[in-house]
Amino acid sequence: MSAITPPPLDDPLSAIRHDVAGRLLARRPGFSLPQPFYNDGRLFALDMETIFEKEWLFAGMTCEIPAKGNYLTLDVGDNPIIIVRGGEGAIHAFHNVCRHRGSRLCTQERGKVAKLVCHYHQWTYELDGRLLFAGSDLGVDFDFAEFGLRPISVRNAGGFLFICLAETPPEIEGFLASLSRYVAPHDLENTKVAVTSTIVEQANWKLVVENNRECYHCNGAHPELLNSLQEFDDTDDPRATDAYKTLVARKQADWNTLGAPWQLQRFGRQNRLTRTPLLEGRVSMTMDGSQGCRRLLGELSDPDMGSLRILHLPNSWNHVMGDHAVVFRVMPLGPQQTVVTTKWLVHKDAVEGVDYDPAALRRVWDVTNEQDRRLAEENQRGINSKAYSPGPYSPTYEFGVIDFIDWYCERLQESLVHDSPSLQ
Ligand code: 3BY
Ligand code: FES
Ligand code: FE
Repeated sequence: MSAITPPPLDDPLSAIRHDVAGRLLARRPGFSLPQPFYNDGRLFALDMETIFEKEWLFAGMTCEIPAKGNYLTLDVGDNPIIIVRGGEGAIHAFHNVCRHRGSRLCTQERGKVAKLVCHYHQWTYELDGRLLFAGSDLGVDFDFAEFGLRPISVRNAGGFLFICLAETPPEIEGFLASLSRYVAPHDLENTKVAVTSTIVEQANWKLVVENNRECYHCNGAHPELLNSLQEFDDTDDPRATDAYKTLVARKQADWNTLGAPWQLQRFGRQNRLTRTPLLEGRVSMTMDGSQGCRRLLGELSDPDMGSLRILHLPNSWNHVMGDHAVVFRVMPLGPQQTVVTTKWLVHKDAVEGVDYDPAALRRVWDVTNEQDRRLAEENQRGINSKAYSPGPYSPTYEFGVIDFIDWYCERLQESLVHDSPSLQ
């Protein structure tokens, strides 16, 4: 009997690939993107394929899976993923898809198990993904080794877990090595999640990220955040004042003494690390700028560590302070829908009600997230109008947005050329 190779299905995205390639060529640099980039369903599918299924993504924290058998799950578009702690501290990531008939395997957001057991017909997998048990009548030829869980790439850097769904993930080691060094004094591996917030924003994921990449809107929108956060990104911010630069120099000298890295480091446009001071006299992003947790992170003795800001495109920004850290994960749900998950981390031995009050700890970023949600949603509604056309980003106030959009367009362009050489 000769093998029959089925013809490939037509590429459903072929028309949009050609359309987007043309739009990228015609793009006005320094301007917001044309409407379909923010609201079209096929362009959203292309974003998922070329960005979210190819790039490294921030997934969660190691402190969420502290012991053997602890797992967490998340969805990258249509792809359910599981990250699990195996033996000897190993961390594994798999497609959360049973190899029997494809059911989603783990249905909870997190949990602890001895083995990974599919709830449908109880196929059972070891924590490292090997299939151990598969019913009784699959025949003597059934090869268990063929039906292990499909692994995906996962890396831990100082407690931050990154995953990549690509067969051959892009290089990220340089950034991860620096990230580990910068967060080391805060020992985020030995923290716990004090509070989690999940908000669904009716806006394209790029509008959510664009909004985060500038503080042009901070004065008008974020009075609570501006009670502790400096609106300048760093001393290379074109608006940085002399008073700010003097404060930065003083704080950097303190951090040198404490051995806490602060130097601005960029890894292309995708990743950025910098430790910057909060407003003078403020030590934490709380309503009055005082400590939100009495127990400091790691072995820190000084609460005033500023904010270690960690940017990872396409889906994360973070503030790591002396007393707590706030980590943010962005995941697209649809062309005009995005989920933003925020987690507040404190020392694992900090006692709720004694060292910290969760309601007080979360307040500033809860109100800030809500303010940003409204901004992103109103941005989306205006962009959906037939009156919308791309407008200019300010190089002085919106350089971070320019960087993000340039990075996105480059990634899209490279991916289009790679996947369809005729589009070169
Ligand atoms: O602090 C942040 O995460 C960013 C930086 C500027 C605006 N936004 C609030
Ligand atoms: Fe998982 Fe059947 S689909 S055991
Ligand atoms: Fe904001």
